[in-house]
Amino acid sequence: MAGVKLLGFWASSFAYRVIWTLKLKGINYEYIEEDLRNKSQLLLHHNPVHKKVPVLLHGDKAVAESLVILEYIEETWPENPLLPTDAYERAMARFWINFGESKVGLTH
Ligand SMILES: N[C@@H](CCC(=O)N[C@@H](CS)C(=O)NCC(=O)O)C(=O)O
Ligand SMILES: *[C@@H]1O[C@H](CO)[C@@H](O)[C@H](O)[C@H]1NC(C)=O
Repeated sequence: MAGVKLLGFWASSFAYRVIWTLKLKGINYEYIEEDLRNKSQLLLHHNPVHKKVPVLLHGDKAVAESLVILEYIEETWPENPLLPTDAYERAMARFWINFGESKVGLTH
């Protein structure tokens, strides 16, 4: 399995939702703490659009944006599914994920 690395920041709730998902899935990863006042070349190179954490590195691939990362993790490692198998229950789960997203957006 290609190595997994996560670029994060200690106070980033967006990074924590990825950490939590990686732990739930039992995926081994290396955590790399970013200094957001002095961003690494690794971060600028792999997320040139937003220059934000979290960024997931999987081998030579990079994925940015926490919800996009969660979907990538779910599709790449389908064991221990994050979402229910029933379509309606998945729709309800996504409703609350979007609700949480709009609330989190108010803070950071
Ligand atoms: N929509 C993004 C938000 C990520 C985000 O806002 N990250 C903040 C830390 S909590 C960041 O990297 N800020 C650096 C900056 O804005 O320069 C996601 O869900 O991943
Ligand atoms: C910024 O980061 C670089 C590379 O990690 C480091 O060499 C430099 O000392 C840092 N500068 C500041 C002001 O923290």
